[in-house]
Amino acid sequence: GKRAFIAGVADDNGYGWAIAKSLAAAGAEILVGTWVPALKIFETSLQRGKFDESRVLPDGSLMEITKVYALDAVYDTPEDVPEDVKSNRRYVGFSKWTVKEVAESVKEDFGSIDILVHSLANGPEVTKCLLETSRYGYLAAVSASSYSFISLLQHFIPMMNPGGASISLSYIACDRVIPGYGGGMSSTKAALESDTKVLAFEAGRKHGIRVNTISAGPVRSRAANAIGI
Ligand code: ZID
Repeated sequence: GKRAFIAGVADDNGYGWAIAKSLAAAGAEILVGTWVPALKIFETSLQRGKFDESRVLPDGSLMEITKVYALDAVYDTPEDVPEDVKSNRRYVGFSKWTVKEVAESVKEDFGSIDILVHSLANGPEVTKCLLETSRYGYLAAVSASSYSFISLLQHFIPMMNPGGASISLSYIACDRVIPGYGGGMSSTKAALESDTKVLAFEAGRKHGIRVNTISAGPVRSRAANAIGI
């Protein structure tokens, strides 16, 4: 069977969860990467059976998540993590959650994966229109929502089996003006879509790995709440 790592699952409402379920239903083993500040409540909810209803697969069995990894995809290596994040109470008690370290842990635990899913985005100023977005807000959005895909590929491709596939989730607001999708989020998807073409060329030629993105429709996820979907 195939093994999938899905980055960006912290509850049962979003795309990551739904993709995990489809992959599980198709027989894949599921590993997830969960944003550090959301990890405790996600694991507690999983253990207490809060998601059991939404874990039901078409054959009646429950989706098993083999392992949940703490992940913050805006940091590539421990050296990149600022002191105030390290000592933040939402991060203390967790370790090895930078992209490089998570990839190392997955390799140590499982050796290889076949499928990499990027289902994460964050834009601290998403409620501001682009014209009013700060440099900080814009760059933070691109770091979390676009570069994170490059970083994940960079660190996971070496353990991906040939013929492996990766995917991310985009949004049409990068092609057409959609008021409300602010804070530079429209820019993050423009970067993501352009990067997908370049990365597909590079990863395909060099490693036999596919890179794709899907322009998603509206889903009432936690992230979408922030933009009032
Ligand atoms: P979600 O909240 O389930 O997933 C986002 C995840 O990212 C959460 O679990 C966060 O904890 C996690 N995360 C945030 N920052 C970090 C970080 N630094 N490191 C690690 N994890 C982090 O929401 P979702 O399912 O909506 O989002 C998944 C992907 O789908 C994102 O790339 C979205 O941009 C994309 N997407 C979602 C929708 C939607 O409607 N939910 C649409 C298009 C694309 C969309 O916005 N009409 C209006 C809006 C839309 C479509 C149509």
